[in-house]
This record gives sequence, C-alpha cells and structure tokens, in this order.
Amino acid sequence: MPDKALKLSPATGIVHLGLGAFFRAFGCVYVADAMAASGGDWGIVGVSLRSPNTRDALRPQDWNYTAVSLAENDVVSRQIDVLNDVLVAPENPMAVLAAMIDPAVKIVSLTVTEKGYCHNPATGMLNPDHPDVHHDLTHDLPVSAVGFLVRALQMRRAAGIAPFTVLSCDNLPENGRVVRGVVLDMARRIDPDLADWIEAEGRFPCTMVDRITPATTQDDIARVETLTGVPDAAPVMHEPFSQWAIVDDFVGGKRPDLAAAGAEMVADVTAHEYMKLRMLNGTHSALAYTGYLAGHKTIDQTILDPVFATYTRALWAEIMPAVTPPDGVNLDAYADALYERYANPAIRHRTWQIAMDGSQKLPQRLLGTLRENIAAGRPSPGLYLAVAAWMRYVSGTDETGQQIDVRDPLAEQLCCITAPHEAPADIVTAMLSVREIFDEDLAGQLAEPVTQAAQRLWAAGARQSAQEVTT
Ligand code: CS2
Repeated sequence: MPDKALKLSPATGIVHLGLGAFFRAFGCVYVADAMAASGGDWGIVGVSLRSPNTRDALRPQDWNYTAVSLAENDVVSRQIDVLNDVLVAPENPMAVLAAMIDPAVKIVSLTVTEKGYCHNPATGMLNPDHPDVHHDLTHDLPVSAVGFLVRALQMRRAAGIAPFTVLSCDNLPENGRVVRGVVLDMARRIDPDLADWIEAEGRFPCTMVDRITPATTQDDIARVETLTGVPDAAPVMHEPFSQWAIVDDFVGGKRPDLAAAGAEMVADVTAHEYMKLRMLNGTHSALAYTGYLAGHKTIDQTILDPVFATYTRALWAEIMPAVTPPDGVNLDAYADALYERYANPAIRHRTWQIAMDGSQKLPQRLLGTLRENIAAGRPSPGLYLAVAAWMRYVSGTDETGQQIDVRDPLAEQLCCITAPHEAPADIVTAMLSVREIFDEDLAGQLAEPVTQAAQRLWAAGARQSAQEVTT
C-alpha cells in the first residue's frame, strides 16, 4: 500500500473495485465530505478491473481530479483528493489482493455494473457457466470482482483478520443481497467452511445510489481546463443531485461518517431501490431505446421532444402503481424531480451510453414492473413499447438502415438469434426465448402485447409509436 504520509492525507480504509466516472463523482465525494466533517482514515485505493486508462491519467496528478457539477446556469468544480492509489487488476492481481487484505481496510465497495456480478440477470444467482467464474474457481489469482472478493476474504480468514464490509453501489435490486449470494456461492464451491465464515461474519449492506454521471468526453476535458485553469486528464462531470441510502450494517460498525456527508443511513433500503430502479432507470432505458431509434442523441434532447416528454409521463403513470414509496416520499413529486433532472441541458447523457448492457438491465428496470402490472391486470402500452424498442435496438439496425454499435455481453447471441428473421413477430419470439432475461412465464405473458408493439414500431417508427401509446 502506498505511503500517504508525504501527502498528509488519510490512510487507506476502503478499496473500491471498478473505478469508473460514477464512483469518482459519487462515492469519492461522499467519503471526502464525511472525512471533512468527522475525520477518519478512509482514503481509497481504486481498482480498475480492465483498462489502465484511469490509472495512467490520474497518476501524474497524484490521484487527484476535478468533479464538476453541471446545472443549466450553474457550474461548480471542486478537487477530490481521497484516492491514494489506483491499481490495474489484470496487470497485477496480487497487488489488488494485497490491498484488500490489509487489516486497515474495512470496506470493499464496488461499481462493476450489472454484468460484473457474473450472475444470471433473470434469477440473480451466480452463473457457474460464466467464463470468469470458471476461471476464478480454478485459479488462485482471480479476474472477476466476485473472485477478488472471495479470494481476499479467504486470505483474511487464513490470516485471522476480520472480513471487510462489501458495499455494492450498482443499480441492482437488493444489491447487497445479490453480491452476498454470488460471493457465498463461489466461496462454497471453493471451501464450504469459508462460505460459513463469510455467512456468519461478513456484512453486505444494500444501497441505493443515484447521481447522473455521463462518460467524460474530450470536450469536457478541454472545458474543465478553461474553467479551472488547471489541466486535468480525467475529470468527472455530474448533475448537482445526489442521493445515497445505505443499510447501516457494517462489520464492527466501521465506516466513514457518511450521514454527515448527506447519505441516508437506514434499516431497510428496499423501497428506495425499487423506486429508483423502476422510475429512474426504467424510464432512462425506455428513453434510451426509443429516443435512440427516433434519432435523439441525448436524454435532454429526447425529453425536449414533446412526444417523448408525454411518453415519459405516461411511463411513470404505468410504473407508479408498481412502486411502494419509501416513508415520506411522494411519487408524483419524485417523478417531477426526475423530469427536471432529465431536462438538464448541461448534462449530455447519451442515449447510446444508457442503451448499453440492456440484457443485464431490463429485468430490474422494466420487466419486474411489467410482471406486477400483468398480475394486477393493469395496461402497460408504454412499457411494452420500451421492450420492443430494446429488441429493435439490439437486433442491430436503426430506422434509417444504419448499423447500431450494440454493446452488451449477450450482443452476439442476440444478433445471431434474430438474424434469420425479418418479421417483427418472429424477432420478438426469438428474443423472448432468451432465458437469461425472460423466464418462461413472463415470455408467455409478453408474447402478444410485445409483438403488437413491435409490429407498430417496425411499421411506424419509434416516435410515432411513442405518440400512439399516449393517445
Ligand atoms: C443509467 C444510469 O447508464 C444507465 O443505465 O440509467 O447510469 C443512471 O444515470 C444512474 O443510475 C443515475 O443514478
């Protein structure tokens, strides 16, 4: 672990797996504020699980960077200096494990995106056929986030060190339960005693995270230099809004004073998670697919189009009956606030970025709501259109005949199964057979309404279809 004494900054107490723009614009800011308010040694060692880019950009800056809050008429930048090091896992997995087994490290947090959990999105369980899982079960030096957690916990146990708290900050429902499940499953396949120890001693609090943070562009980098007068190779750009609700269940109660930084420390975060995933991420994905197909590049541009503004409101009306609000939250007011956030013209959040990894996102964002609406006999034409738009998007050709750059762990499979078909009904049938996404029951229930939505979508286009479902 690097010596931070020279920098006079706090020693490391957190290792973060998956150091993307989101965590640097979110978790790092909360931890900085928590330490400013209440002290503590909660410096962070970030880990990139794939590329060295963030490490290479941040190292010459002593791991510091600028976080820029963007509102229409208000741009606020600040320096974030809580990172003590950035490790690149594929270059040196042992260094990552060494950081994770340091007894001073009390928390390992994660933003590895949905696909990073190596689980089956439809069931939430570890996918034993995942190549990374297979690798990590047969090698001591892991490649997956789950493997790093399990091997580091195994080493801590062998050395008589208490486990760290595993803090998932990804957009998964009951994210702590999901990560606990995949860690225990992998651990049990390696050593059942290890799994028992993790089960008894480990803590995996669920969290709800929320801050819109588009990927940083070259234009942003130039803009930040103009703004601050200081070059920064890896700034992060985010909206002013931020919300973090966390179940207060940490090993030995050890954590930064996140409440002092504005986080909500709660006993149960389930209501927050479902509200956010269904109302925010659900409409985000719906707008990403329909908006992209209609030729809109960003969410603010999409929602500026009156057809999509009305479509978004119609989606919320379909989603709200399937959401139990957390105490004291009014869902109409929550939707109004989301609308304002989407319309923020300073945040250019690309529809293409949100459209990524749909196979991993659809179940918790759209399909859970649909399942409940179907059971309750509630109509959901807007949501059916969203599912059909995802199908059209991943089949790889847009409405003008251009190829779409589809990024999804199942992209190849989805492309192969739809390629032989031209008729939307056949494409829908093929897509609904993907059991990683749609279980048999749901596939049966969706067949007719999604086929109808797809037929209109292919014939009339996304914009016209969005208009029709709201009239
Ligand atoms: C977005 C999220 O990219 C996506 O899929 O829906 O990253 C979204 O911006 C955040 O969850 C907001 O908190």
